[in-house]
Amino acid sequence: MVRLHCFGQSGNSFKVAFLLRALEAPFEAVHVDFLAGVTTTPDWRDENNEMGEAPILEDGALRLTQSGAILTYLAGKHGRFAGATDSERLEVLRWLLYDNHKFTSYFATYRFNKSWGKAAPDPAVSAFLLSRIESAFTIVDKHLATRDWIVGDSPTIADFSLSGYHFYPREEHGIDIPARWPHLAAWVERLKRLPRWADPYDVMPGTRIPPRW
Ligand SMILES: N[C@@H](CCC(=O)N[C@@H](CS)C(=O)NCC(=O)O)C(=O)O
Repeated sequence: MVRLHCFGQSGNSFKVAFLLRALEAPFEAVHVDFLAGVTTTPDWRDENNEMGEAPILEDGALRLTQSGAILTYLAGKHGRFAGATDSERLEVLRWLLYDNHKFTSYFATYRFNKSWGKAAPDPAVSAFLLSRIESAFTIVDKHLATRDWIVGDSPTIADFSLSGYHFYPREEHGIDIPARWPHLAAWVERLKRLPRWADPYDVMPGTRIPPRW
């Protein structure tokens, strides 16, 4: 059975957990005590991931990090959700890169600062992150105005990747996404109807902590 190093608050980890569940591939969840700071320690980095990040996938001798690489590996291994043609697979890669650079990154940082930052978020930092979220969400919302899925006619790992942070409670980020980006919100609801979708806090370990700020 594969092992997924993850924690409840981690949307990057949920991208992988969500895919594994859709693939009906059982996995053992290994808790990463991120909020206690374990990923910042040299020992953890030496033993687990030099990049200091979750998720990590273990599959036999293979140890893989970066959700985009893990999703690509699992889609290839199981022959599902990779994209139907070479051209679709290239599109999937485009969206994985966009997600990691622009769509997930600013939103995840904004949510983390708001919910679990050690100090109240700096208003200037929050304003900057919100402007980047606004830009990325508007691009994806427009893309989804005329299609059900990010690439092609059925879900791919691009959908699993981009949606990873969109299944958490609104109170953790405080943004009214359905009001501002209705196509994005409708796509999230479509994804929740995929077989074996489950709430991130029900499938990944760790203590649920109410938003701090
Ligand atoms: N691009 C990476 C991002 C992973 C990431 O940022 N994970 C967070 C937890 S959700 C983390 O470990 N952050 C530590 C840090 O930024 O130093 C991926 O998709 O796997």
